[in-house]
Amino acid sequence: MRKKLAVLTAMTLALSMSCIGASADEDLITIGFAQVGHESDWRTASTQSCQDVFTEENGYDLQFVDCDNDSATQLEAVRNFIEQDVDYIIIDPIVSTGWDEVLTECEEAGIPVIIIDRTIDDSDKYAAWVGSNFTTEGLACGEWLKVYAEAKGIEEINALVIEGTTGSSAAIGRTEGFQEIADREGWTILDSQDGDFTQTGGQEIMESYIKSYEGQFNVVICQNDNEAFGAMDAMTAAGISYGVDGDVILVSFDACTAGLEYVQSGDINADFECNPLAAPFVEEVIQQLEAGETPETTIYMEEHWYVNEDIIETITVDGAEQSMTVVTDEIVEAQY
Ligand code: GYE
Repeated sequence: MRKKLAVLTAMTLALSMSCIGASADEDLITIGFAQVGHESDWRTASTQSCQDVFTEENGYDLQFVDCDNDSATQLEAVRNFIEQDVDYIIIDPIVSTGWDEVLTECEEAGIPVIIIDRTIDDSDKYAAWVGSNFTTEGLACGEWLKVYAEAKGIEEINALVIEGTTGSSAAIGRTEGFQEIADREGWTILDSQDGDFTQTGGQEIMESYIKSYEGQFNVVICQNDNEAFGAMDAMTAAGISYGVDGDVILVSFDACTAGLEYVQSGDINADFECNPLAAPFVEEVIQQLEAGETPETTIYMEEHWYVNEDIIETITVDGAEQSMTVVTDEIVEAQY
């Protein structure tokens, strides 16, 4: 636990100078990070980003807790960080509600909280949030599908959606964004169920969709890459073709390396990026707080929309023109 400046009197300063070697760890900034879990490629990249930035070498002592997608475990992890009196707490909230009480406890303990990735709906007791606009991702997916279907001469859209974890802001935003365009365009969403952002979840939901809707759907929207991999396995096993040369348009979110490889091979038609590399921005927030400055409270990550075919250059999302990027070897190699 780092010594707080306020308690550094001339005497304690002289004391700590006299045993500088032994007390080196006390200068580290301690951070507790309550991570969602390890459900996806995206999550692995997010964890790696924090572990790369918050190293001892960079002046940090990172306490990492993998909450295994369990909200009770996540609340307990945060309370343990309060007990340890860490300097900062980072939370990636599994679900968007149920936070005000524990964030009040953090506030009372004087520990600043930084939220990353998913958002919190029922409390504003945190210093900053760094993440993505999930509704924009869902809207972009819908706007792209509209122009893509037109370009391909597809008149009817009958979609199946494999959602992410119920109650997570990532799933809520992507669902709402896509639904808005589906309603506007009069598309049919045959079903929309929770695949928990995992490959197994995606495969199981797709297998049950195939039983119920075989021959009735021409679009599958997976809310992350791992669900898309599971859905691909289920469709392959059932003899259903997908991707740019197939009968089913397959769309994904995240655009991690493996997802982009499948876009490049044409198995996934489009992948809407969600950038997991938030840690450098979180570090900036922490350094601003250390300097007594007030950080921006909302920080959006930059992201791109990726496709296989060079037929649609731009889409308009919420009045703004956005590019569609064709995946190349260089893009795959540079991706997390
Ligand atoms: O899309 C998914 C992960 O919260 C944005 O969580 C994140 C989502 C991401 O498990 O792969």
